[in-house]
Amino acid sequence: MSSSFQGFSKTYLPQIESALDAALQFDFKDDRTALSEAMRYSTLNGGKRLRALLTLMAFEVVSQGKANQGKANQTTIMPVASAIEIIHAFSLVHDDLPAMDDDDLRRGKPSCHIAFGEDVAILAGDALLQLAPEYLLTELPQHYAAELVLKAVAYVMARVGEVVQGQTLDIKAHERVQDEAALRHLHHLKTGSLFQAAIVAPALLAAPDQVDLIEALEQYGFHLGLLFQITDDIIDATSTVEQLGKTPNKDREQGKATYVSLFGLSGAKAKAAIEVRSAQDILEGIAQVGYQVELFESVLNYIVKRRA
Ligand code: GRG
Repeated sequence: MSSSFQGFSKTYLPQIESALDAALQFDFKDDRTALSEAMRYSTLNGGKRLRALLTLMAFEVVSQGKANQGKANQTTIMPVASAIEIIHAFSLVHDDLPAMDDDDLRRGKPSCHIAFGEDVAILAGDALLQLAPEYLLTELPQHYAAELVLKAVAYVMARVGEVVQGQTLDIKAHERVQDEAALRHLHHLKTGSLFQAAIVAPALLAAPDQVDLIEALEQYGFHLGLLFQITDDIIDATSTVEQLGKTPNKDREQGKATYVSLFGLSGAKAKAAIEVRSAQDILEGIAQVGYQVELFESVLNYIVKRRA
């Protein structure tokens, strides 16, 4: 198995795409065609699949422990990877709505509400959010004990609740969020929480007794989420609509603080470097107790260098 993020992605992206396609097969015999089309349109539309990849990477890391004899059977964790991407897709559908970020473009294509109308987009989001826990609770018990499944699903859905809290802070951000602590809090909730769900859920299922490892992975997810958001702010301030696949500079237009507006471009890059170092410190601790963390090292590098 490749220890670089690029190699790992190349191996697993096709499997993630087909797992998502399988999770979004519907057999409606009534008028719900528009709903299922909108759900598929919004999920199977070319995202980077970073969260799903993080789930598979975390599983690879935690499966090195004795209990799993170093064997990661990725098919057992694919439902978590799919469910997290489905939740992420839902959050983007609702984020793009006129009442939220009001963006006509997503992943280089018309946003869900532009393609299907606002009413169907709201319902498609609702249905994606409902599908994710249903899928987890149906699929995971085939591979894991029920009590572990409940813990993992509760963890994921609690992080989803934090995303809602983060979004609530975000829509009022122009009024309240003007300093670094408030910005970190908002972005941890809005972006970092789902990263934590992606990384910690596999450990809750495959290494449930490794309490220190689980805590360390949660901390790693925290710094990774902030790093991702800082690089998002940098990319947003320096990219065209074509490069981005959505409208750039929206936050600035809406008077919201970003890492770039607070610290400038080079200041934001320095903040990103601080998150990288914090995440590396956590990884060092994980490596010291015998886990191989090269994949997680490599994803830090990918996030810092990414342009989309
Ligand atoms: C309950 C999950 C949930 C959400 C309800 C609408 C809403 C409340 C929250 C919006 C959260 C949001 C849009 C956060 C931004 C996260 C982010 C950085 C998105 C971009 O992620 P990428 O770059 O996107 O990984 P791709 O397209 O590659 O998947």
